[in-house]
Amino acid sequence: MQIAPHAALLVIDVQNDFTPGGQLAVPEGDLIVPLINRLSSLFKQVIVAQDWHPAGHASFASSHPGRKPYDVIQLPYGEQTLWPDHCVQATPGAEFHAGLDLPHAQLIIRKGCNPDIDSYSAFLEADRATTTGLAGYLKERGIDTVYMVGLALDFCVMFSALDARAAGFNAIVVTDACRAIDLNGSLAAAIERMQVAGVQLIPSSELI
Ligand code: VGL
Ligand code: ZN
Repeated sequence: MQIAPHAALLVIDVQNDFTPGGQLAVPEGDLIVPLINRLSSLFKQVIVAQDWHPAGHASFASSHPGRKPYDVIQLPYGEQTLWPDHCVQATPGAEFHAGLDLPHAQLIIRKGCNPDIDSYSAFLEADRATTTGLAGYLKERGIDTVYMVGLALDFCVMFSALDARAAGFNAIVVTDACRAIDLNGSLAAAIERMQVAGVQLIPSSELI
C-alpha cells in the first residue's frame, strides 16, 4: 500500500515514563521505537505528541487522597482512570525515548497540560471541548489522512484515532508500531471501538 499523498504520521507518547523502567511502563513499549523510526522516513509530515502534565495533575492517583493507581473516579467531565504520576512537565520521564529519531518532525503537540483535565487524545481533551489545535494545523496544511503509531494503543492512540475520524480525517493505526496497557480488557475494547468508527488498522508490512 502506498502512503496516501496528503498524509501525516502522528507519533504518540513515545516517552520514558511509558517505556520499561518508566512510571507507567507499557510492556514492550521500547520495542516499537526502531519501527517508528523506519516508518517516519516514509512521511514528509511527522508530528509528535507528548503527554505533558503539571505536578499534581487530576489524573494522578496521588492527587486524590485514599485513591490508588488504576481506580476509576468521577471528575466533572466524566469517568477518569487514575494513574501513577507520569510525564510530569520537564522531568526525565516526560522526555522522548532516547532511541526515537525523528529529525524531520515539524510539530510537537503537548497535551494534558491543564491541571484539571486529562487528555489521552492529541486532538481533544477529556472534557471533549478543549481542542489542542491539531485538527486545524493539519487542515491548514492540506492533510487529509493521519497514520498513527505509539503508546498506548488502548488509550492515547485509540482516542487520537477516534478524534481524527470525528474531525473528518482518514485515520490509520499501524498496529505493530503500537503497544497497549491492556487494563481490564481495554485492548480488545479499543480495537472494536476503532473498527466501528471506521479507523483502519494495518500492519507495517503494508507500508514497508
Ligand atoms: C496515556 C495513560 C495516561 C497514554 C497517557 O499515552 O496512553 N495513558 N496518560
Ligand atoms: Zn497521562
